[in-house]
Amino acid sequence: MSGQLDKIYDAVVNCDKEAVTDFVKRAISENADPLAIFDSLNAAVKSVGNKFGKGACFITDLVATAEAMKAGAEIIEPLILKQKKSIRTLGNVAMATAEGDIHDIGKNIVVVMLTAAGFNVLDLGVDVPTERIIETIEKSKPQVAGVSALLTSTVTAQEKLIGELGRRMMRGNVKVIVGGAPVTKEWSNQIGADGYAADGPAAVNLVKQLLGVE
Ligand code: B1M
Repeated sequence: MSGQLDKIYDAVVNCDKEAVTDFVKRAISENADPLAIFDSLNAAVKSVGNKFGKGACFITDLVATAEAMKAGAEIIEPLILKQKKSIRTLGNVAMATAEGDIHDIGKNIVVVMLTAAGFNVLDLGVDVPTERIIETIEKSKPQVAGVSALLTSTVTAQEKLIGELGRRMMRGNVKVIVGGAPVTKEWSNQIGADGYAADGPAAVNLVKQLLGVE
């Protein structure tokens, strides 16, 4: 199976969307674990991100890589949802990518994994103003609000949300969780978030733990 997964990795690195689609479908037909496929997609997009960070490729390469990854992710997400463990709803979660930030691949997989685990997830999308998250908390009353941030310049939106909720005496109404590549446990503690998760499975465990559900 690792042959198919390696091909998926290479196809993403080569920004070859059609090959990604083809190899992902083939891996699925050979019963590959959707999460193993996701790991290959993830590793590939990160390797191109590292090259971009070193100035070794262009933003156009990053865009094409992200599109190739998304093509693969869109095939496996319904399969992850099919593994849904619970028929009852374990709780309500609102999830957003921070204001000023359009990265949504990681947020989307966290949404899919929480949904598959049995949570009802309201996905607010990308570049979501803090005010809109607060309105959602007031109106839809999720037990947990999650903010994903991929840029060092947008992690401040996580802090802003917690500060605004406190200022409006709403901090007790909702648990706030944070995540995204530049986010750490230390940052989460520093801004007074209720928790940090490094990836989808960790986000599922965190939300379960915060809501006391299994
Ligand atoms: Co961007 N980008 N990007 N980018 N991009 C990064 C983040 C960067 C690290 C690349 C680099 O320079 N090495 C860098 C940020 C540097 C910094 O801030 N210090 C960067 C930059 C600079 C930029 C632009 C500014 C580039 C430019 O325009 N000059 C621009 C910003 C646009 C904006 O947001 N305003 C930009 C644009 C883009 C694309 C549009 C091309 C594309 C995004 C496409 C999309 O999302 N639809 C893109 C991509 C693909 C990346 C990298 C390569 C990959 C991100 C990704 O999708 N990873 C990224 C490099 C990297 O992260 N190493 C990079 C895969 C995904 C599954 O992982 O998102 O980490 P991740 O999510 C994980 C965990 O973090 C966690 O679970 C997920 C699943 O495992 N998680 C959570 C995420 N959110 C969570 C929330 C939770 C819990 C867990 O609870 C709330």
